[in-house]
Amino acid sequence: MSADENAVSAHANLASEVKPVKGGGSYSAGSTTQGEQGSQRSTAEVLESGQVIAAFGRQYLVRVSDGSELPCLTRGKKSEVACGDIVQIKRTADASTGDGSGAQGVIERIAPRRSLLHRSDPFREKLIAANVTQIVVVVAAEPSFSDELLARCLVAAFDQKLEVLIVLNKCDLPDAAAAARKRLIPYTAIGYRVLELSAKQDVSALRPYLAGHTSVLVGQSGMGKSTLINALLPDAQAATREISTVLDSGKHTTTHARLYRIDADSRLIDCPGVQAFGLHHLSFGGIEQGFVEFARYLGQCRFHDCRHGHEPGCALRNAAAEGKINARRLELFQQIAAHK
Ligand SMILES: Nc1nc2c(ncn2[C@@H]2O[C@H](COP(=O)(O)OP(=O)(O)OP(=O)(O)O)[C@@H](O)[C@H]2O)c(=O)[nH]1
Ligand SMILES: [Mg+2]
Ligand SMILES: [Zn+2]
Repeated sequence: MSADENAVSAHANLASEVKPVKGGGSYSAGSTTQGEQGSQRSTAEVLESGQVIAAFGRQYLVRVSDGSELPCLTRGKKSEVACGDIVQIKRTADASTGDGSGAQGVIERIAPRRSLLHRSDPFREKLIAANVTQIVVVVAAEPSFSDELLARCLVAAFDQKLEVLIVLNKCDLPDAAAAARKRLIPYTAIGYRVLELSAKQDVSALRPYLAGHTSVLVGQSGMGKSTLINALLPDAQAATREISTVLDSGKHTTTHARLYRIDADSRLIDCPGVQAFGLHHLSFGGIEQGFVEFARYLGQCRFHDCRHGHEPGCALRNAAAEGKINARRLELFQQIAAHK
């Protein structure tokens, strides 16, 4: 059994508690063959487990337990499957080519997730990645990064109990790197790990941080996420090129999430760049907690329902005035809480 098969079968226990996909589980008359009708066949016979390694809108690529990669669809209208999901799939019969190259599957069930990274606004929710254990927020010396987006990623990471690593990329550009480094000081000061590197020169310093994790690279477009992946995994480059040819995007920019295998127990997910990271699904308290350095002041304000805006006796504002918390971080908190 290959390491990959091991990785899939390690989730076999999870697969026994999988939940059906909305709209799935009930086989329409059209898809039931004569032989199956009324036979009460157990689904265990026909379902295979696998992991979603690419998500293109409502189409997915699933790596099944035998190591092959199968294009799959969901039954429901809404896309509720994410890259990284452990799923149970049913092969559809129309492998028309005979050699199996036209094989397809339907995702019937999704296993309970260890984590789900997603963003949301009042109108919709966007799944980013499932079952990750670590978020690697990629910022770059150039173009200048948004510290609000960084703060939002960190709040989402706290909510999902993920390890965090901030990577400052493009450090081969010394002047721009110096400016970016300065903007990251508040983050190192509160305990976040910041790794400086240049994806174009040497990524070896990143490897130890990825070991044993399923990590997701998140950041604005152009920060160098895919360049990092390509430097870490020479095979990935081919896969990226292949898919952009298929989709005829003609651009380098990543259009869908993709999971890569680093070694037997480490995975890395590349994601499209994000411009906005809505946290509509989090409560005010969830956002407060995501600003980890605020913890010791929470509950210390004069008013128990203090929003840390203009209320008198606000412990957070007092702490900021005394330089105990970074004033920019408090400002970011207020912005994010006001426009989740
Ligand atoms: N100078 C320099 N340029 C880099 C480095 N890493 C990436 N770049 C360049 O930055 C640009 C964007 O890199 P990508 O890897 O496509 O960025 P991305 O974060 O994947 O972008 P999206 O897929 O749009 O989210 C490319 O032109 C890269 O060549 C680096 O370490 N140094
Ligand atoms: Mg990319
Ligand atoms: Zn307050």
